[in-house]
Amino acid sequence: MLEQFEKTGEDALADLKKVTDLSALEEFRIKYLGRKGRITQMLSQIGKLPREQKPQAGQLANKIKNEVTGAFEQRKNTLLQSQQQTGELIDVTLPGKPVNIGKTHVITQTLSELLEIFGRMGFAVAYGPEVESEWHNFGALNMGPEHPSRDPFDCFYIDDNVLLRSHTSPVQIRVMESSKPPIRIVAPGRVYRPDTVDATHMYMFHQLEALVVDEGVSMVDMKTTIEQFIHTFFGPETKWRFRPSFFPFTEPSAEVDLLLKGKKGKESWVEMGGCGMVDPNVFDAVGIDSEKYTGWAFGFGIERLAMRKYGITDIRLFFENDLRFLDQF
Ligand code: 2U9
Repeated sequence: MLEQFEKTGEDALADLKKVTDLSALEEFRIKYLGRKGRITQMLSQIGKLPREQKPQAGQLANKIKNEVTGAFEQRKNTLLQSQQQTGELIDVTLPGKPVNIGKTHVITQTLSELLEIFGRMGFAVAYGPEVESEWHNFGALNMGPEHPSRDPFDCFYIDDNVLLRSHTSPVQIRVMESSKPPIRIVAPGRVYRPDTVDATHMYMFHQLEALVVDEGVSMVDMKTTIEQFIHTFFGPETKWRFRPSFFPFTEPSAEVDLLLKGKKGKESWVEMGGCGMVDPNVFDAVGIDSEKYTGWAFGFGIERLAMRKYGITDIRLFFENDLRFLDQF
């Protein structure tokens, strides 16, 4: 009987050495340690032995059982660890891996808010090409061949007559070329200027321009719309002003300034954008009767609006993909 116990233990340890995966280990467990396993059967035979043989047989059987069980557990842990390393086994009790939820960029959020505000005021959204002809970017906007804005130092030319647009005004030109008044649109998008990069200048930035063309449109309509936008976007108490200015495509023209609090709570006037009544030469260029129709337009830099609203002091932060900055919005 003792020889049989020894043989059972040797067979078990020899079989365990051949186990290479968890399914083979489970077969081993059933064969030796299960309810009808060989080790379990061995232990159940002790009760049938003569009294004087029980102590020695019981001691040997328990030694073998502990050896086989110990070797089994060790093999199981080894196989579990290797399975976890190869990813084959998922321990569902482990804590989940944190998933970083993405979000839209602060400029995208700002543009969405702007389009919502102007959408509520009846403005449609118009888009156009970023690679533009000099006609749509300058000629149709009352900027003749000698206008300084055409200077290659102020534009990214692709060839003599094609460039990266320096504002989104060409979109309004295209809308006026392809549709009749009344027109009530905003034109958002990227614009490009070869400016030296610093805290307030970037060679690519985003603009929102607006254009309203109809019979009897006046500066009152322009001022009312801008006032409504400013009080919705910056807050109802925000003070703002027109400051006389000049743009080739509007007459009269004005800069739009906001009265904003600085670092020490000191208020100062800061420029936000420009606006004006569309110059009749622009209507003539696109074939709209400037005797019958009048219109107004404005242009705002979206980065500049976001910087004023959130107190951001460096435009480069929008483009560096630093989550320490972007995660704040
Ligand atoms: C058409 C006619 C007129 C758009 C206008 C401005 C004044 C203006 C700048 C502000 C900051 C561009 O982003 S910025 O650098 N723009 O000051 N823009 S009036 O006037 C138009 C547009 C289209 C057909």
